[in-house]
Amino acid sequence: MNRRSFLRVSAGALAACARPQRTALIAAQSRPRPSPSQLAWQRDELALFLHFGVNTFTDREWGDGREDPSIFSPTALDARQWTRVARAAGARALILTAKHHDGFCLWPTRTTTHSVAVSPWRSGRGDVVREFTDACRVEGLRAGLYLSPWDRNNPAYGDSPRYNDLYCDQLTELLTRYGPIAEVWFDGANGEGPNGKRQIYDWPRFFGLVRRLQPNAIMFSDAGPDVRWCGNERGIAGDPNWSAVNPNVVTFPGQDGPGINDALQHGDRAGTVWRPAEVDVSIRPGWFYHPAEDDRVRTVDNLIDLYFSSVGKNGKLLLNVPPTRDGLLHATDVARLAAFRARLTAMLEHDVARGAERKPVPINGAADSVELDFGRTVSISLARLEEDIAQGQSVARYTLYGTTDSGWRELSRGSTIGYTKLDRFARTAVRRVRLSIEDSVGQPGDIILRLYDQSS
Ligand code: FUL
Repeated sequence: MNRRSFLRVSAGALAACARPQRTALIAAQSRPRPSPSQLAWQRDELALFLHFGVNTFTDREWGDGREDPSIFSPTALDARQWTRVARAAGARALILTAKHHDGFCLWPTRTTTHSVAVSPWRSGRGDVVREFTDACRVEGLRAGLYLSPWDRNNPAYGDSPRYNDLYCDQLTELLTRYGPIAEVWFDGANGEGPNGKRQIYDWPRFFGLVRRLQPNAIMFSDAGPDVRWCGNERGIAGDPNWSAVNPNVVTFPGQDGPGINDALQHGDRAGTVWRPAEVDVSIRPGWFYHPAEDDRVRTVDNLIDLYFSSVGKNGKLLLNVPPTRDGLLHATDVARLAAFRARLTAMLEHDVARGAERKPVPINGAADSVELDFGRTVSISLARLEEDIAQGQSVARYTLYGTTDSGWRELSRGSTIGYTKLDRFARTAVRRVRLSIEDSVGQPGDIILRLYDQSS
């Protein structure tokens, strides 16, 4: 198949390309593509995750459901602070744990008394979900909610039909009371021991309910249906990372077994369903706030690395920043996030490829390449490659070369590109740069190539 790629420089001119073969066009048309909500979700790049609840006050990661609601007593809760910080960090969405595994509900639900309504906070008249969603709207950010399926408090848990009804009632409250919800997060975790309660979840019913109540909401879980877990909590997307999956491999959240982790990490080159990877990771060792971790907040360098290993590998970064017992984000986390954004903005500010002369160059018949000529020697140390994922994902292998006319040398190579691929390499003086697409699925669409000098 003639895989002639269409490459362009920055937002600039389109390459003049040979007429693609009919077979290639057909392959491109049948590739899975993102829905408008999936596209918006990916383009947001960064969302903040807020783990908050009774664990914040017990210093635990997994509550056992026997926590006394009177411990939930944040002294200065200010959801506007959360959203201001998120916006300053460049996040475009936030996801709040409306209920974690301990079953304590951060909104006054009709489904259980184990909620903020029986806590001393705001004299039992408070609603964290309301304050959170209102604050998101004020700041122009998308609001998402996490509702743990595993519930260690609710007596109905394990009585499958009864709990499934209750869980649907909780979803219904969350999805009908608070305006548009952009993402619903289904955790696959379930730590019930061998003698624990066995709950058979009705996933098709849960997914169908969300789709009906909030048709534009993205649903996250190991099994999507809209976005998938990346397979680890270390902040590292797979390589390769295809946004398409075979939907018959991971069929429900929390599924274990051979091939599952591989499928989550890498997606599937021949996948038929668009289900990109979300990379969830915490700014601290734990998901919930623990005072003892105040000096273990990720450094700015580390946060930049996370951006590279998630967004820079065709993922979306969901970075957890847990509110403290005051109900505020901690000053250290706030400062790190602001410095992270400032560093990232500076790194990606001057695209030296902008305006460079470009020409397509067939290298060896099978491959496609494009060459940029800067007309002078420039230093580069970072490349940002982007496919037009609105048309699907295509590139499977590429190499980036540079030369000052004394011979081509390899700058970086990689497998998939997708939404974004970021490659760092030793600072190199080049006059020309060549991107060679060596393998692709069907006809690659437009590829944007941006080049930066990190030290400038
Ligand atoms: C896991 C949970 O068990 C953790 O507590 C946390 O919520 C994380 C995001 O997902 O499965």
